[in-house]
This record gives sequence, C-alpha cells and structure tokens, in this order.
Amino acid sequence: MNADLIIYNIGQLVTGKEVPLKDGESPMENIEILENGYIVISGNEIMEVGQGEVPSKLIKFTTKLVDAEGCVVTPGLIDSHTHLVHGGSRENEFLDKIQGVPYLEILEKGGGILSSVRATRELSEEELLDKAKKTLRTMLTFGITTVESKSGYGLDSETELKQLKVNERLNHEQEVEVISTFMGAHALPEEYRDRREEFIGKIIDLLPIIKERNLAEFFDVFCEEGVFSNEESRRLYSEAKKYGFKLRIHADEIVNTKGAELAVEFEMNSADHLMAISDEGIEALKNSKTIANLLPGTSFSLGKAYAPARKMIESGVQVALSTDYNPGSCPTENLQLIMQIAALKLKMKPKEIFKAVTINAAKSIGREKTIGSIEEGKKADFVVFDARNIEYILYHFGVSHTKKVFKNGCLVYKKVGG
Ligand code: IZC
Ligand code: ZN
Repeated sequence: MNADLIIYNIGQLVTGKEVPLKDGESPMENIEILENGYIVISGNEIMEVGQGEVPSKLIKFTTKLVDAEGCVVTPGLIDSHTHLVHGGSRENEFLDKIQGVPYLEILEKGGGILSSVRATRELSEEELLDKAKKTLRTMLTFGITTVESKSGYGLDSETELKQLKVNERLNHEQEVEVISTFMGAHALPEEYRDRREEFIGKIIDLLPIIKERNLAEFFDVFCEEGVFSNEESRRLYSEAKKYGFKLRIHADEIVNTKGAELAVEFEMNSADHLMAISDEGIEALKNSKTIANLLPGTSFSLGKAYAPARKMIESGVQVALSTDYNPGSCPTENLQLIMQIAALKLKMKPKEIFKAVTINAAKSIGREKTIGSIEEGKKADFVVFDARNIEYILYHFGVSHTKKVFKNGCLVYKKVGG
C-alpha cells in the first residue's frame, strides 16, 4: 500500500501505547517509548509504527519523507479541560488575587466568573469565534491538537447556545479539534440570586435543546461550596444522563464536597481539579474508570495547595493533566508549562506526565479509540519536539519546545527557524 508520509530518525518515539509495567515503575509509567522510531502515515491515519531502519519497500512507495533528526515525537497533546470561549479578561482582579482575596469571595461579590459572564454576553458569535481561534492558534504552538471546551459564561439560554455554536464552528474553521461541553451550571447568575431552584430548572430545560442540535457531547457542573452543592449536582447529572450526555465534573477544587465520589457513582469520564480530595475520594476513583484530571496551573495561579498526585498514582488512580485555560483562575494556553509544574510541584515522573496529556487525556474526553497514542489505525496527530529526550522538555521550563505539529497527517505548525 502507498503511504503519504514517513517520519523517520525519531530519537524517542513516545507512542503512548499502554504496555506491561516494568519492575519499579509506578502504575502510570506503562507507556511505550521506542528508540530510533518511525511512523508511516496514509491520509489522516497512522499506517505503521516501527523501529530502526525504514524498510526500503516502504520508502519506495511513499510520497514524502521527513527526517526527525533524532528529536522526540509524541502523540498530539490533548487539553482535556478548558473554558476556551469567553469574552474579556480579568486582570482588574489580579492585584486582589495576588494579595490573597479568595477566589470564591471575588465571585460572591459579583466578580470572577460573573464578570466573564457579562463580557461574554456582550460579544457577538463572530467576536467570540475570532477570540477563540486566536487562543487555539496559540495552543497549537504548544503542541495541542485536541481541546475540550466548556460553555458556562452565558448562564442564559441565548449566550450558552452562542458559546456552544462557537465550539461547533471552530471544528470547521481551524485545525484543532474541539470537544464541546455544556456547563450551564458554572455559577448562579446575578438575576437568579434568590431563585436557585428556578435557575436549575432552566439548565434542565436546555438539555434536550442542546442534545437535539448536537451542540455538546459532555455535561459539566461546578460542584463547589457556595456554587452548586453535591445534592444539586446529583439532580443535574441525573437529568443530563437521561438525555445521553457524557459526564464530567469540577470536583473538590477548593472545598471537599465529595465530588470525586459523585463522579464514580455516575461513572463519569472525568473528575477534574481534586485539590481538596479526601482519602475516600481516592479510594473511590482507584476502583473506577473515571480519570482524575489534574490542573496544577490553577494551584500555581491561585496560590493554593496542589492535588495529591503521587498519592493518587501510587494508589492506582489514572491521572490526566490539562491547562484549565480560563480568564480567572488559570489564564494560560501553555500545556507544556502545566507539564513542567506537574513535574516540579506534583512530583510526577516524565512518563506519567506524557501519559497524562495523551492517552489518559483521550480517555477523559472519550476519544481513546481514535487519538491519544501513535498506533496503527489512529489519527495521525503528533508533535516533533526540539529535544533529545522527554526529561529535557520538563526540565527546561517556561518555554515551548515544539518544533512541528501534525494534525490528521498534515503539517499545521512549524517553529520559525526550526
Ligand atoms: O472563570 O473562574 N474554576 N471555573 C471554576 C473557573 C475556575 C473558571 C473561571
Ligand atoms: Zn474549569
């Protein structure tokens, strides 16, 4: 069979394929790394993965050959938790934030998420689309080829649908794949301050409309003290489940509200944040298929405790890492920085970190059959890093190591001069 592209001379090919554990490895170090690897691509798919010399019969029938010059190649990075589509920014709260005013206090006073809600309601669909495209372009430079994107800055039907429509259009108008999540339960809007029940009813009413228009695959709730309680979240998830949404949750971010336990009870794809998770929460997650999605950039930015990643991993919990890109608690598109913080602050090991942003992130968004690893039949999404080994990418922090990014078999980013 003819191939379109072969990338060869790959110093370390992190395929992300799950392999048996070696002695002394943690339960999350089971990903394959091939020395001197190559990848054969046909159309938008991976046709073959190999090691050593590329067989001459393959070369003969291939259109294009690319020399990776001994660099690291990994699956396209997946950012499995973002608040991508929003208006405005919140630097007006920055001084308060660094002087210690708590996140939930800023929200209580009508700032925080509610300030982004006002800014998002003001922008047109076109304006939101242009802003999100710019963000995705930046994400692509960090090697991100798939992004989960939540609504939740509308908190009224019109604006929630507008955000979700932007998610849909992004998939037709730029390269990074967007997985859409409805998060109408992100905060209680000001106009419903004394009418919680009525607002929850409004969210439930939107579920069939969103499903019918196929505007979101996932449903998410900010289950947090002073936002939505465990009981309210349970009610919302029961409704969302009836309509066939896949589920994910903002769990135990600031205060422990047994969010992790709720995630397991509902067999959610992902329980996200978990900075305040309890031992019972870890116990529940370890016996489940739910991915613990950690967002250490948020701890860094809010000056908060980090999630107990080592304890989770050693207990057998499967962890993903993502940016939490949003205008308040983590305004960064730099997933490589998040990976570096995971090494320095969560004490995660290099193989664990690459697993967390590839195959485990794919599981968190329900895409493990098509992306997240470089294996035959999967989509040809991968990153060439300007590095000889994965340790270097984590050790040399604060910069982007991306050299080239391929999405669906096409070169979509190339570093200038790289
Ligand atoms: O805009 O503050 N945690 N939601 C829950 C956020 C952070 C995003 C924001
Ligand atoms: Zn979030």
